[in-house]
Amino acid sequence: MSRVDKEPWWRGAVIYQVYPRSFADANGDGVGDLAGISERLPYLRGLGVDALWFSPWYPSPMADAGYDVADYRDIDPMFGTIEEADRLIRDAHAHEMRVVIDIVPNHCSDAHPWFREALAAGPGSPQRERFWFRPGRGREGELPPTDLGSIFGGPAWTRVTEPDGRPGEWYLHLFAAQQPDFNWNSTEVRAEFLDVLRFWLDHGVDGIRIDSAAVLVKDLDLAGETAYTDLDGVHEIYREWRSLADGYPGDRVLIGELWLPDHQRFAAYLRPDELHAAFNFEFLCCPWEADRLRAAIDESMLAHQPVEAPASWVLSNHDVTRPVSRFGRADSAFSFADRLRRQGLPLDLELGARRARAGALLCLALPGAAYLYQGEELGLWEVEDIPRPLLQDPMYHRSGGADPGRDGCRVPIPWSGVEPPFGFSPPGAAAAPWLPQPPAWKDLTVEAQTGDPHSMLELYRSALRIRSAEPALGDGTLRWLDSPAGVLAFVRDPGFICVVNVSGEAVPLPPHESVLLTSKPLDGSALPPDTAAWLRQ
Ligand code: TEU
Repeated sequence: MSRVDKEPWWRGAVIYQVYPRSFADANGDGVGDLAGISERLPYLRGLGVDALWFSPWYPSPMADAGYDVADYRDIDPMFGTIEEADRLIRDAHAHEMRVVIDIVPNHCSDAHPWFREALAAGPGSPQRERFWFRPGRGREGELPPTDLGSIFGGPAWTRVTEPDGRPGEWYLHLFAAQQPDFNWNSTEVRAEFLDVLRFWLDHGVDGIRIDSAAVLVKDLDLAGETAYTDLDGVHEIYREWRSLADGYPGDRVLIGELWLPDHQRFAAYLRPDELHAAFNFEFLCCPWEADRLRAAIDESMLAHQPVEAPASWVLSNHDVTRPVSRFGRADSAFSFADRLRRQGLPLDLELGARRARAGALLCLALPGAAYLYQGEELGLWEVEDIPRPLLQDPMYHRSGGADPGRDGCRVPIPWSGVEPPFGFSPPGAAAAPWLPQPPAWKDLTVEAQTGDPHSMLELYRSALRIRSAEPALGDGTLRWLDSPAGVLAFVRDPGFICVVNVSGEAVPLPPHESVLLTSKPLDGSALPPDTAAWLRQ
């Protein structure tokens, strides 16, 4: 029995994020699909991850790459069918991997039947109560109801044309205009999502990743982000969800996407009767600096302790700059606001890759669960030169092109061969990949890296193999060791040490019995800069 069989699996799991449109394209239309994922399950199992998290696969007009859901109980034809999803869930289980799906409860698509009905039913109708419709301000209602801005840029309100053809009410959308926000005061909305959860739990999924989990409840009398960020009423929703999940056999997990700087407010979502886990974005945003990393680790551990939830460690996802590029710049923190400013700055990909390798060993040695975004294991970089007409992200479009958007971390995966589509699409595919792949990725394909002991992929394979066999890793606690300035060194009991050299100089290793793995060869007996080592104490 492996370590993860002994505890609720999610407390120490490595969860791999599959972004379906960019993972593998079996039918040759240039967009990834479920059949493509199915074919690659042996790859994922071989990599050594415990679970797969699928970004949204539902029918969607794709105004926000599927985070605009038109039907929560089906699969977009671009990706496949519900039967294929069932088969994929079964096959993943047969390969001993759990399945987590992505639920988007804050908003739907403007193509969702409820929103269509709300438009048709007109002002004052019960159908409009499921959303946030309001009359405009100004003499003719020509001004938005409040000054609230969208997270994607521009106003958070869009005016509709009423059934009589006249300009009418406005509706709220925290994200793109094609993503109307649900009104979570509505009992129908609450009941609907409990039913959607039941639908997928009945289909055998092991967990739910909850999109934008902290913004469901609104108070439109409040100004700016306070109108929707982390309002107390949201906890009641997750208590209901938790009791539903607890009614299912097996360990079903609820994972919140919570971007909240306040540790206590964050941890409140992880109380024993609410969510099981949440992404640690403080760690994800942390620059490559020892003090900052250590503080983020300590604070995170401290925040999780009182609620007895495991911490989770994330280096990247489909919304943020790929670590190889982020760590390759002088200012290596991540923030949405600074992304534009950083994009033009000098970039050292070799340095970035070295740090990303060390960061991977750090991430996988910390107590709790770890998330791995597809392509991270290949050391892919952020593609910053996608021709502008090909960019799809509403963050780019709604900012009038000022924000580069998130397409650069969503470029299809290179699997094999020496030129695009690098095995992403089958030979003779009708269409090119939906975003172009850099020709230089010929050196980063799964095929090119397999068997190369210095490759990122083999580093991940080794690390995951050690992690799953190592009783000290996964859930638990850590103990810091005294270490030179700029060096993180900690013990995971029993008998495991992780050292990360974030300083600019080589440093001696702490006393140890043997070296299990290093992110870069040692310099004699010293640990080079930007290098991590796993040691047997
Ligand atoms: O992201 C949520 C998001 O954009 C956060 O960064 C946001 O700043 C925060 O929730 C505000 O408090 C998720 C998805 O990961 C992303 O891909 C989607 O575009 C977005 O939701 C809308 O569904």
